[in-house]
Amino acid sequence: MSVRTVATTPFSDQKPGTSGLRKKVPVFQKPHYLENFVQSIFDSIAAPAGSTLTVGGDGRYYNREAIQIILKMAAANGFGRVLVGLGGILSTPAASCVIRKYQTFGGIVLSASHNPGGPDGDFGIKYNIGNGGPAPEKVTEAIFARSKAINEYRILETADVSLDVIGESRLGDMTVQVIDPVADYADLMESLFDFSSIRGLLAGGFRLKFDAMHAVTGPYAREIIEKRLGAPAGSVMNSVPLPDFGNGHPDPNLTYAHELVEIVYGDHAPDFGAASDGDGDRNMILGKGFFVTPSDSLAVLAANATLAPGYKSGLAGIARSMPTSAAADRVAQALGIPCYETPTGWKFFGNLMDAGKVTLCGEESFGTGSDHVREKDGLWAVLFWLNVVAARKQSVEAIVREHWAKFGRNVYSRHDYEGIPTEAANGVMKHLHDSFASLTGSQLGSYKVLFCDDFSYTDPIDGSVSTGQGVRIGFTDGSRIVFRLSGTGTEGATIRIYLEAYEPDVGKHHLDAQVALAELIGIALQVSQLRDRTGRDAPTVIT
Ligand code: VG1
Ligand code: CO
Repeated sequence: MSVRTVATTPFSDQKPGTSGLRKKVPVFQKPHYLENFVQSIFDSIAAPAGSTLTVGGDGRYYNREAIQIILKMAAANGFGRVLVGLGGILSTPAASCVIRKYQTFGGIVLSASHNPGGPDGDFGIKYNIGNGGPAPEKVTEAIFARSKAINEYRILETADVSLDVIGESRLGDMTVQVIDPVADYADLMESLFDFSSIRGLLAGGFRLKFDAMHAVTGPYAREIIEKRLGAPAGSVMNSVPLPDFGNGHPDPNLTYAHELVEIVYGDHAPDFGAASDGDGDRNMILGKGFFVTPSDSLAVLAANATLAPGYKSGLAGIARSMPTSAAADRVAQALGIPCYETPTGWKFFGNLMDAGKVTLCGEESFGTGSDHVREKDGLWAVLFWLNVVAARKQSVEAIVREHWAKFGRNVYSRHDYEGIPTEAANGVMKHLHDSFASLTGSQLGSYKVLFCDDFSYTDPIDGSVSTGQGVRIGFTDGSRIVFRLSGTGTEGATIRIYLEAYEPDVGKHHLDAQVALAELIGIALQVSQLRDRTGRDAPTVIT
């Protein structure tokens, strides 16, 4: 068994996006492509010899092959031990849990999250630091810089390791420890939530349906929801992880989780519905015929946090990404705790959680989490909701409506225009920038523009500055429109338009968000010239 040093040349396109490096599978299969990026990680993080690494992925196509390459490269780069999930599987929050629990130096997570998988689908890789969270920008920038200069990588020449039996084996001087991917995570969930009261709720006839979307959360949900909480078999649907997610799009929203949505809006609907994404960090929460927006979900969980044992002493603070609605800000204000506004992407929450400044974090993109790990966590949010429902003995809809009656409703929607030619998308953003001066102070229908800017963030802990995080148009009544380009896609560009209006009047809380936001939607299209510039007349996905 010998270490081979392989000569290579840089690829110019290995810049990590919002959440790691994502490309089509055939790109990752190109000779040296994955190896270059992995070596760039190892060269940048400077782990001391003998360090332990965590490795796992969402089970998508190419997961196993990639893990074998990473293990052989870790051995050749001086790691002493790698913890890897059985079958190469670890959900993103479970990987974060393992990194923290076993204090490994860091972890490599293989996933393209909610993007489709399969031979022509997407693959992704990201590095998480020792706190269990996504690498901050200074680390991803160092990895990218290294990827542009790399001229060799190291890999052990040896046969593949078995990943299908729990236990240890040797790879050169390194130990490969295959671990149960579910146990540590399920134990952590049981330590945070009142499992006996959720068990009582389910035993009393409360019916739920969880859609794992043929992705990574299946085994986790079966263990927790069916085995530990006693929900009837079949409560977890699409629970076997498949390399191509059953040809689906494992994105838990009203468009892509339509199988679940039809059940929850149909006859004999269950009381509660939920879904998670490819790598298990996103969540969608539904009541009987009722959709909870992720922004509202964060606010409701914050307002009810002390009902869950893990949060009974209260919250230190809340953080939300900039495009997420300000519903959580109102709760923070009522609780007398700080609320932070960060750029899009979970990596910006890590410092705030490490410093003890925030307990709950959330994004409008179906991401909610807390300082129990350093990733957003799909099943955690589902269990939190079940805990709240069990304690309040009310339906999901009643809980949300009562919340709106107390705090007012931040009516919210996001419109995505996917697969747009990059030049046209850049043209829309440039046009918006060029319009800042003329828009400011102008009257658009019944709205008056208070400010326009491009969001930038200074991290309060380490002082790092992140600019260009999204164009904001704020109106005098607190409504706003935000435009951003996606940083996770692999085809063309995606423009996201985020729309928010505040409605204190309970008499209008029943209105559909698209109806309530109709005028703002029209203004967004007008000021961005989106239709003319992209030729599109409707969004691809509305959430
Ligand atoms: C999207 C979401 C963002 C989320 C990111 C990763 O990014 O908008 O809120 O953090 O996906 O989620 P973008 O740049 O495409 O808007 V996941 O579930 O991929 O880890
Ligand atoms: Co995800």
